[in-house]
Amino acid sequence: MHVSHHHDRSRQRKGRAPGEHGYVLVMFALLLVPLLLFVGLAVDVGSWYNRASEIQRAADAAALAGVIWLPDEATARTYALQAAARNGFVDGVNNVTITVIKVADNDRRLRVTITDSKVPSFLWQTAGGKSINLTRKATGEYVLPVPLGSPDNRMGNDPLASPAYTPNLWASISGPYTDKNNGDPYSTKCGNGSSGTGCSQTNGEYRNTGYVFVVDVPAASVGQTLTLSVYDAGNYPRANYPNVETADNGTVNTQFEFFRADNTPLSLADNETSVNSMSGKCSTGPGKQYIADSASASTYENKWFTLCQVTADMAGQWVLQVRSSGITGVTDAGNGWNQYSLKATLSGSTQPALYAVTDLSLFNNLPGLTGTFNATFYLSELKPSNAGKTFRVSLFDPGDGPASDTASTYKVNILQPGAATTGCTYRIRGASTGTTLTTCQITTRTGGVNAYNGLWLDIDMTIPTTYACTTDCWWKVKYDFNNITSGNSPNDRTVWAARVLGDPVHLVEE
Ligand SMILES: [Ca+2]
Ligand SMILES: [Ca+2]
Ligand SMILES: [Ca+2]
Ligand SMILES: [Ca+2]
Repeated sequence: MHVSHHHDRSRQRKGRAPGEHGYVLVMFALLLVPLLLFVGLAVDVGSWYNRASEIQRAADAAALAGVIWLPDEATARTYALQAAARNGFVDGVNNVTITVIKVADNDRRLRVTITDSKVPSFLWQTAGGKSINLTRKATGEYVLPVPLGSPDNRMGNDPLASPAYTPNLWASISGPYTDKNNGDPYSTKCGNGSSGTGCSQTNGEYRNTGYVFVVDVPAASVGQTLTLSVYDAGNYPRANYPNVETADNGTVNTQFEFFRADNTPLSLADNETSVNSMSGKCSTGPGKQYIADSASASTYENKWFTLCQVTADMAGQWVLQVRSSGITGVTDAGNGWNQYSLKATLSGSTQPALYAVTDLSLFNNLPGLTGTFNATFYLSELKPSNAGKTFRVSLFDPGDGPASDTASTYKVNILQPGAATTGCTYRIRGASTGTTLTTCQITTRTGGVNAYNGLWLDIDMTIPTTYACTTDCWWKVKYDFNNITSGNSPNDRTVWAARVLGDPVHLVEE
């Protein structure tokens, strides 16, 4: 009995009582509703997430495509809407609404908002066919390239001015077969101590687009006569480097081409087109001029040459491109450096600003000076809108001097407007660690050695959050020269580059 009783209980445990089948069914039915809700919710969350990503991508693309057209808000909107359409979103179609507006008080920010007011819901559809509303925003910002080298309507020495204008620098460009270590990292094909058409080392930084200058025509000056002139435009080698001479060297072919302002003032990358070229469109001057090495000295050498005189029919940035290679119909040639100066005038009382953008290729020349002295140059104009950002100044190959000079020391200082000092962190480009200074002063030459020969010196500065300037927003480069002995006056080919860090066109959080 005892055993059978046990047997009965074990059998009872394995089987089910008749009433339990109904209990499972009820429980299953009760659980099915939340289960379906969860499945529905999972499907919805997944599809909403995908849809929100699509909307965000379209808004991002639209903001980036449109912002370069500011401050022309209507055109910015047109291009933003086109970009949104390419990403599948058309304003007013399929319950999609797109708004494109310039951010208040900021000519360089464009905000795009895209709403899909009927994103379907699997879950709610089963419960009555509802949908949800999804909105995503993006704000594109354009960081303007900073003006370089001059706050004035001229760039470089003008020995013919009265009194002579001597900022102790010339604009400069090297021929393509020049050794990069001579100071021009962009126009040279030869690297690391080699030169000539068979140069053994290539320069990965070479570009055939030369250097770019801007002539900024104020809105109030539209209708006036604009004149752009070049001093000593061709290459005429000099025996020595006195300041009234240009220190041209070797052989260089040079082309100057002027381009009109265009409808995308925030982007200079698209100005250099045949449509915008002033070639053949100036009332005086060719607009575009190729000057083979040493050609037509009677026209160019130690003279101002009018590249273009024309009625300024448009405000904004007119662009001069100077190149020594990649010239149509001309085989690349030349080993040397051509120095020149630029001057732009308007017929009214206000003169246009003339400056380099992105980078400035120059030749510093301080003839006849001995002992200890300094020279200060305009570096870059930074408006207060850059407060809090990082300003990067890059100097290529600074610190060369006469080979006979082993006694001197050269130092470079970066100064804020009003000659205020700044801290900085500097390094040779590519070095993993930098050196931080509370007062930015860097030794570039000592014991007859250029510490940065053929190298980029990158200098980062944090622009103070309290940074403010009104009339003078120019940062400067001050060179300190110590113990310069007779016959060893400094002269140095360098390229300066300066920019506020961040992609020119980027998205910002708002
Ligand atoms: Ca443009
Ligand atoms: Ca020249
Ligand atoms: Ca050098
Ligand atoms: Ca140099």
